Amino acid sequence: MSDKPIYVTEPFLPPLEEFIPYLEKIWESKRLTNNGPMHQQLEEALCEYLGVPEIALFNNGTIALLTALQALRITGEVITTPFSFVATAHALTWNDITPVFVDIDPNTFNIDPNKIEAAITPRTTAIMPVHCYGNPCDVDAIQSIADKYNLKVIYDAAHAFGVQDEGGSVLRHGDLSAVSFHATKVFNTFEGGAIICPDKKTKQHINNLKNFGIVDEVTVVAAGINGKMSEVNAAFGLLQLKYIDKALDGRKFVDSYYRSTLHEVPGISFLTPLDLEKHNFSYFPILVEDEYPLSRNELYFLLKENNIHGRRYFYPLISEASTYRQQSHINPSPDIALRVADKVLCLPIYPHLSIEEIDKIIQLIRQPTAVASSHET
Ligand code: T4K
Repeated sequence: MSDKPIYVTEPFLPPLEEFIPYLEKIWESKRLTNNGPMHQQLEEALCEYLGVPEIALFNNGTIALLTALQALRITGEVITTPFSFVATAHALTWNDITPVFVDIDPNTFNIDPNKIEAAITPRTTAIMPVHCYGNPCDVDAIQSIADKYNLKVIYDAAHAFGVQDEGGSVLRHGDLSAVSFHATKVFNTFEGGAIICPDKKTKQHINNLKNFGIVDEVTVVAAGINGKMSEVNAAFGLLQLKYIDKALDGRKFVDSYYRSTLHEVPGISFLTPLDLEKHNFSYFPILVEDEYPLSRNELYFLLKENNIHGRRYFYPLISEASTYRQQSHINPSPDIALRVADKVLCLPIYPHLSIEEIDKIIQLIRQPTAVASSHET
């Protein structure tokens, strides 16, 4: 087997020649951005594929989150999880909102609804949970707390494209959900994102916000931003959509292979799959427990030395970043999240990861000491 690096993910890319006709259309129309035909087609196609009422496309998931908070006029404090990518809390900070970090459930790594109420203050206006690794949050428990305290719910659904519970897409939950189409995500448009909207009126408001607040040539209704997706990105999304089910099947295979082989390795554990209509297998996190012969970091570096580049998503916790530690006297890093962040390691997973590559990863995890000692000699 070649010794090419194996990264935590690799984007799925359709055959290049299939993209050329899309580019030719863009060249012909000279429409490059600002709600062009590819953009409109992708919004329609995604609504149909996901089974959601309305979608507003964005240039990335972070601007989608920022805009969702603006659209709902969220202020003050927002309850969120520290076990996520920094963009979750940064979207709040950029809106001058204080993130309040609540601990996670050790069985899902999502925000623990039982700990939300204790964090609510008179300044709390919303909850922003993350469907971490594509595993849906306890949406019913979160919604009932939101209803009781009159709070909005904005899901950071960056990882949750294509995930379905018994009622359909998980992206339908809450007041708004924001998803990411970044290169590292299961469905990518190079860079990109979207807000899933419950109705046309909300979508229109969000469309205005993502286009500088402009309604028409002489009317600006809000201090909006430039959050628009270009025609090239939208065209790529249309092509990607043709392959998405195949890509998800490929991921499912890798996930099952890891589960069936790694469950017998002492000291390695992983999340039990939730009972869902459809998973997206976007990440494969393992926990390196105390019984394992190496620490999480030792295993991470051992894999790296062997050209396998897993990632410690999400270590360090967002609340441990220097910019958030400034408020740690009132908002310390919660215990379970700290523990999980110290043990977690996301293994490579993507549709075209070969069996030989997966076997190499598994072999190293199974017999880390053999490899470590052979390195010493
Ligand atoms: N909320 C959550 C919960 C998120 O996880 C994210 C993003 C967001 C919000 C914000 O969404 P966006 O604004 O990004 O749409 C990556 C991604 O950049 C980021 O999108 C993602 N979450 C986060 C979890 O992971 P890094 O710094 O780990 O990316 P990077 O460049 O190290 O890539 C990881 C590996 O992927 C590389 O080792 C190789 C492979 N890769 C990467 C890129 C960019 C490729 O093969 N091709 C590529 O083009 O953050």
